[in-house]
Amino acid sequence: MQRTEFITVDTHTGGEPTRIVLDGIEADTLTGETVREKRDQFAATADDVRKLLMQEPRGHADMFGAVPVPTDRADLGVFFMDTDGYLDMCGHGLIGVVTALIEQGELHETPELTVETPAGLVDVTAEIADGVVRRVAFENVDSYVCGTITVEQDGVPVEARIVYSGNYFAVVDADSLGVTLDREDATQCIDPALELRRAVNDAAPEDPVTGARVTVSAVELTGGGDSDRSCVVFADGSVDRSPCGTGTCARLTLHHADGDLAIGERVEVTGPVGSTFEGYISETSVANGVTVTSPVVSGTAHITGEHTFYRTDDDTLGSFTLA
Ligand code: PYC
Repeated sequence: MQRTEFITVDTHTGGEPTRIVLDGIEADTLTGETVREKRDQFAATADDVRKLLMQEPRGHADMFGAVPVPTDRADLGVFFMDTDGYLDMCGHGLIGVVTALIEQGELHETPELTVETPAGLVDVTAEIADGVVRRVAFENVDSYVCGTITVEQDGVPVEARIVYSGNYFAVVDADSLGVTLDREDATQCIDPALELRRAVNDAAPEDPVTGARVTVSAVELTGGGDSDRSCVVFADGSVDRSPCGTGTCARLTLHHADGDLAIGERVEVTGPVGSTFEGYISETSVANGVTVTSPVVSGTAHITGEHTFYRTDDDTLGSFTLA
């Protein structure tokens, strides 16, 4: 019997998992100059490893993962994956990776570092006390509002605000989809959110900064008005248990664009299981006539365990999702 091993350290950030792959990935599946190129090479040549570690029976329907990779452009490179594919940026995942690598001694105990993600460079600050990472803040890539789209859902017009914050988000009021943001209703958000994402992507909005066609990865349901609650649905129906790092950046960017959030003003966002992230806009600039923000978001992660996963050639079941 032939056996391949994959070593991971797992974290949760406000309840949302990140399985961080420390060893077992073949170097020739991670070639390329940039982290985006390395991620694309991995996706083209080792997607079976993503499925093995994210999907059942070693993962589960809402598993999330990260792969740290070397880079000359920053202190650390990292790309993100889920049961369905890859995201360009992930806040909860970044907080988990930085926490785990510092606490495991894989990264020098440095409170300030730059991380290269497929979306670009992100500045990170860690609050460390007695070798324990208490909180991680990241200043995200440039974020901006792309526009508003109205789509029809069950014969009713629903307004979605499209925002880029490392990933493209459609932000909608939960009321307009007929769901609540109560913890016990979280899974009821999945189907309407996925339907909305399909409709928005069919409408093919354009990114006003890059001119590229927008593909929305995640739908952020908000409580409307002054509510601090949110629920983010992504991948093939995963509910982010945390308030979602890039989703919080999207929300801050929208509030700033609407004149409801001044630069430096702090807000707290609460996710479906009651965990919170804090955030603010540190500065703004203009690109192609569009106001671009630099959102800063912080949260806390904990290591949940370490794993050595096996892939053996006599185990022919493979990886699967039931959906
Ligand atoms: O925290 O940015 C985030 C995130 C995106 C998808 C899941 N979590």
